[in-house]
Amino acid sequence: MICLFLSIFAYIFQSGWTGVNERTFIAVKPDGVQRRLVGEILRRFEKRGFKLVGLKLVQASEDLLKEHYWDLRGKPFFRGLISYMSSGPIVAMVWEGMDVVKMARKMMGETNPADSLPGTIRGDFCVEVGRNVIHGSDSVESAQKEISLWFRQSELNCWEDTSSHWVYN
Ligand code: RTP
Ligand code: MG
Repeated sequence: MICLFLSIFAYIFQSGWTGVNERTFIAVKPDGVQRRLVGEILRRFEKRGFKLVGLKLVQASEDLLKEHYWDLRGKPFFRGLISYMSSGPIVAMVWEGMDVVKMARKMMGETNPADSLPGTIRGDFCVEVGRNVIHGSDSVESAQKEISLWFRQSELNCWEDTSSHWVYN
């Protein structure tokens, strides 16, 4: 009940997604799905201690992807990016936890896999910037926009995380 109230509050006042309720949008890109990296990527977020609140396999439309990457519309690689991202299904996820936006970006590594340290997802599983296997929101504000673009409110699950006392003090 409290959880439901918090979700409604967070939905109306999106700045309610802060502290342990911060959320980020993560997507395993089509190359990650084809290369069977979904389980490995999920495992890393679960083991870190984050809470999964949304998960689905989606064939994204070009319109959705253009909106998602709207800020990059002027870049020379934009058309290639839309074609790459629409080339197969994507696993779309919402993860919740303290500082999850920033920590997820650290776990992912740099945009260019060549600059990504071993131990990061891009540093361990890919080589080229145009096939960098994972997307993660780059700020709390973009996370809020991306979550509402990719997920309906009813697809975000509210559940009691019994391990949270062992993750947070
Ligand atoms: P993402 O949004 O996918 O999580 O990646 P990002 O924040 O690390 O990087 P961003 O600048 O937002 O770029 C989005 C995606 O565009 C592709 N890209 N290609 N060919 C190129 O120079 C180039 N630069 C970027 C990558 O797939 C990048 O993740
Ligand atoms: Mg980005």
